[in-house]
Amino acid sequence: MATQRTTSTALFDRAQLSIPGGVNSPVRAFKSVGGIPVFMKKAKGAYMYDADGNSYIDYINSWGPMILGHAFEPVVKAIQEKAPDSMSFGAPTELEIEMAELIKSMAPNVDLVRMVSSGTEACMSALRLARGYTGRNKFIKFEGCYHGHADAFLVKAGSGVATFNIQTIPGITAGVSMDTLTAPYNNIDAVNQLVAANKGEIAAIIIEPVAGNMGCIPPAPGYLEGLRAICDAEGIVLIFDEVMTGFRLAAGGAQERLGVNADLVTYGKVIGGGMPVGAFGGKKEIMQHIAPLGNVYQAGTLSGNPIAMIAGYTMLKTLKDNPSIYKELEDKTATLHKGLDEVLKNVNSPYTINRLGSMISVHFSEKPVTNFTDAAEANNALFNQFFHHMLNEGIYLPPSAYETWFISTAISASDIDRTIEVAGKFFKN
Ligand code: HOZ
Repeated sequence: MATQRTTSTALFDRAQLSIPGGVNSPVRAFKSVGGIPVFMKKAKGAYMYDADGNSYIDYINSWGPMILGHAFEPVVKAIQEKAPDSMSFGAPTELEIEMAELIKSMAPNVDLVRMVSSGTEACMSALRLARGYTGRNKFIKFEGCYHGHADAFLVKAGSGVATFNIQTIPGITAGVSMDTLTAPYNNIDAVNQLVAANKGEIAAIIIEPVAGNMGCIPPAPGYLEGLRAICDAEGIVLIFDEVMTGFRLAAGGAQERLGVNADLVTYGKVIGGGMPVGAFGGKKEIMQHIAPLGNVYQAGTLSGNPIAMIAGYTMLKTLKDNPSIYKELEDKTATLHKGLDEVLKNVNSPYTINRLGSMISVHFSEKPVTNFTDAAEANNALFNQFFHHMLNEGIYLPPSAYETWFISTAISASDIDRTIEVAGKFFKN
């Protein structure tokens, strides 16, 4: 019998009367997988609990940041201790310096770092900076990569744009999109061609070094190095969008894990430990063009917010001081990968599992999934069935084949065993 979610159903009905589509971010509306979104009430460790009292093993982890599980006690305690000192000053604090110093000590190539309040802000600010620094307008992004919802990035974007197959977005002017050049992920020749056709006009190449918004798609060997070489040769700023990978794939994020240096790096929710935070940072030569040092303007009243800073600082410090966390994440995700690989053979349909570190996703595809076209050509209707099969058994996956799954250290061996066992009971209808 399907899990009862009568309270969620009632809440969704009510939400739609006052919130567009009943949700504050499109993917979570379940529109592509079908059914009623699950309204959550609380979460602890690896588990989320919905408004009906059902529990779920969580494979979203707030879309990445809950690396140590939900309501990680040192973070909760740090927030509780800090809150009485004020929720926001709109003035500098020592804590912001400590946060910047901590980020610099963990992430390669970050001489200066500016805090913002979301990954969207981080990416749009980094792009503006790259344009201001180079004096060029155009930039290259990759089909299926998602860099937040600033106008210029929504061309051939992943995540919700891909999930809902939105081809053109009303409200975005042709003028804005004209400077966005796109290439397929993992295809260095396509980038070379764009660069040759737009010689001296490209300010930046922005990429998710491990894509997570078209499912998980790791970079092909040599691909990021190829982009690095193109940027060096052409004076283009290489921006790594590490909103998902930062501090997750390694203490130094994808730069460290994959051994490729970026000029600018953007971070998001991970550095707030789940609070609304982002940051962009990079080499001093570029970052010194940001106001008030330079004239590339960027600002934010809540930037460096003390509650967000203490939450993020506490989590990042835990990651820095306990390098074994990365082995634990790797081992747990590898166990899940192996187990799923064994049981999904029972499904009467081809599949492929992509993984790097603790980012993993299943595509019901008969060929390897290395770019957005491959992800779109997979049997995503079957993924939707799989999603509901898992949800009904208390396993909470992202409600879209175009999203990566994230593993936390809080998940136990028995949670993983249970996930594999449930997946093994999935049969194509
Ligand atoms: N853009 C997010 C996933 N890549 C979705 C965020 C959400 O719905 O909360």
